[in-house]
Amino acid sequence: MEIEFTKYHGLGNDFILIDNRSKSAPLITSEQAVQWCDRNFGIGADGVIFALPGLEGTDYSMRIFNADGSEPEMCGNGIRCLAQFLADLEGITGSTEYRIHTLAGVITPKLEGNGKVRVNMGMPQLLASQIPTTLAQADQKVIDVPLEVGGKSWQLTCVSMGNPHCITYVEDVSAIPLELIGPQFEHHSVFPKRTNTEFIQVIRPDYIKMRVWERGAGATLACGTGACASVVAGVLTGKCDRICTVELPGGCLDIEWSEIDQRIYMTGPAQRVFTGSFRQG
Ligand code: ZDP
Repeated sequence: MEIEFTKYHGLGNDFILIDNRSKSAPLITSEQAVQWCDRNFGIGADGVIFALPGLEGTDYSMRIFNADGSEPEMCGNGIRCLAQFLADLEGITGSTEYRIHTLAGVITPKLEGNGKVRVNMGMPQLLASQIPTTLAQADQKVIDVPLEVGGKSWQLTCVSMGNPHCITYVEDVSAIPLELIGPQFEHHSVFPKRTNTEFIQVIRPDYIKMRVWERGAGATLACGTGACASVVAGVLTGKCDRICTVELPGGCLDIEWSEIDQRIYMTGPAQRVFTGSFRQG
């Protein structure tokens, strides 16, 4: 059977999008997603995203498999790509907004009509039980807490954007041996659902540089939820402004933690790359 797909990327964080609007179950399994994401034996991507029928009064639902087949609750760059994919399917070129059901609640991406998508990412969750992590008691926040990883002590701040993140500040992000240290954070026993890890170099309070090791996907070129979580962590530790640009290996995202509604707003691009079909089985 041939299944149609379209490749999109948000700052080089790339996804295979599947038009799954006529069925509530994903058209491919998580095992097939692993094969599709393989950069040598498949199409190549950081994840597979399904545009599913809406649930609970929303326009559509999103589900995503990471490249390793695990299913995250949310995906910031992915939801911008999903919004652009839906607009492309519906032939919409102007500005439009969608209400998307995700495993992290209802998220509302808005296409601004200029190639950028602004997403209301909701409120960050900060309690240890919500991350989840055992780095503090269940009802406590994890702000600037030490953890030993790879024979070195790191100061960590933890934020959930629906999915788990731990953030640490470093002098020089380019000097971090991501491939070596990333997996040790991801699989550390203090993170029962594993974690995404962001290494941050503060250039100015309104401009930070980030490198990320993603749960289930490794060293990606960008991570939208990670950029949001990093600005929240920066505000909590007094290092960042509430309006901050995050520079990732793939480009910049504009993040705002609104003082008015306490929601996080992320603005960035989503680009279509190509369409194809994959012969399954
Ligand atoms: O939480 C996880 O397992 C992540 N790998 C999900 C993907 C996050 C993403 N990179 C983002 O931009 O938020 C898509």
